[in-house]
Amino acid sequence: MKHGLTSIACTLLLLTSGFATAQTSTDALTFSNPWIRASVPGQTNGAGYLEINNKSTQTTALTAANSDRADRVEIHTIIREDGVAKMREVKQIEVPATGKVTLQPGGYHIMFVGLKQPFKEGETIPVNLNFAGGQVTTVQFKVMAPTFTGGSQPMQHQMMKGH
Ligand SMILES: [Cu+2]
Repeated sequence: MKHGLTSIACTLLLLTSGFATAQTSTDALTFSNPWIRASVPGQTNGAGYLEINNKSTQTTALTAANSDRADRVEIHTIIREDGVAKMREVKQIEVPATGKVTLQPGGYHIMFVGLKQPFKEGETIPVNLNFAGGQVTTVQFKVMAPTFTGGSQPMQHQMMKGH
């Protein structure tokens, strides 16, 4: 039993290793695991996710995003209303001082509204992220299979603890 669990952990570590180099940094901010879910036929909108780490002692916020691939890009969260999950645009997502915020399925996401062409698995999409104070950073988002959920992220934390 114990051996079996170890094997599963190793497999997941291998799956996440593709992200190991997908990290860019600008000043105090670093960006991990930026990904966009591939479009399914007929889909006109898309969603992107990433983890934003803030090493500085100043709180900042993601205030806007833009990309050539969509008519407009919004910052969304998901709220529950009468048991139904609904997307809502937010003004910004706070990134706490010496902390992080994770955009992930079921919560905060970058919404691509009116795709000019579908997101194809394996593509890399540059997205400009605007932060409070005027900083703009281009982050390369990797397009993952429509079935991808980002569930490998907690495993990467384990990997980091191990080093
Ligand atoms: Cu949305």
